[in-house]
Amino acid sequence: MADVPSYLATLAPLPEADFSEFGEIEVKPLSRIQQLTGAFLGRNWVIVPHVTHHDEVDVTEAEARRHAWNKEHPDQKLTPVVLQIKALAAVLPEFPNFNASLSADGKSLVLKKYVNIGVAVDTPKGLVVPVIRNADSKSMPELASALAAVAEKARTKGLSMAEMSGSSMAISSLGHIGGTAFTPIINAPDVAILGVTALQNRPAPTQEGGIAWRKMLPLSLSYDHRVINGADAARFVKAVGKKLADPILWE
Ligand code: CAO
Repeated sequence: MADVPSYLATLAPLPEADFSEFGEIEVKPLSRIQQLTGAFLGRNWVIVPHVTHHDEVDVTEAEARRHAWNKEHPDQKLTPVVLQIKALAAVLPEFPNFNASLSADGKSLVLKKYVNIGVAVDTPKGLVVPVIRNADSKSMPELASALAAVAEKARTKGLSMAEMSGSSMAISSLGHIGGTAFTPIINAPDVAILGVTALQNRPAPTQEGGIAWRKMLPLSLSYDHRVINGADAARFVKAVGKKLADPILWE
């Protein structure tokens, strides 16, 4: 049986096409961030065996609480992403294998006792993932300010490597744009990333035999299958949904 490097050597090289032969073109240089992010994403996609688990969690109560909060606190607006960071940070200690990284030799798992959440931020120069530290000990308004500050800095001044290092897991939200599911690429050395798409209104049976509209949040959890198995991934996503609905999240 061929070893991996010799097998890779058998793959056909990408053709170097001269696209101008087929019509008018324009060559646009990639930003430094796009080049760096591309190299990291390519590495992570090739090295980490990804599986993505898709589910929907009921956030009807969480959304009602968020809207009530925003009405009462117009200066401290909370977006859905803030609630998701809070719930993810609260769930991670119950699932130590998700707050972990493989050691460099791949022979052990480094379990992290801190909870730092990375958040994918779309900037004009490309995608970056700043890290909100100790997210588990921050209140919802503190998380909202921290998120607004890092997103603003990412889009204006740029971030240092230190500000993008040390995450437990990351959230990548496309919810404000749309979509029903996607496959986020893990921000290695993290072992999982939570992708979020747009809230869906769905009819569901009530206990009284009627039908009520529920707000369902699609979650797409990509995980490193060397570390996490499918059953744990399914439990993890359910736990995030349960945490989002839990009033304790707001205390
Ligand atoms: N469903 C429906 N609406 C949603 C939603 C969801 N899942 N998530 C957010 N929204 C709504 C918010 O309620 C808000 O609406 P209002 O202004 O009416 O209240 C609006 O969308 C904007 O929310 P937001 O998500 O942009 O705000 P945020 O500050 O919480 O998010 C950030 C910050 C950094 C996550 C976001 O600006 C961003 O950059 N997202 C893109 C990340 C990305 O590109 N990921 C893909 C990476 S893989 O290529």
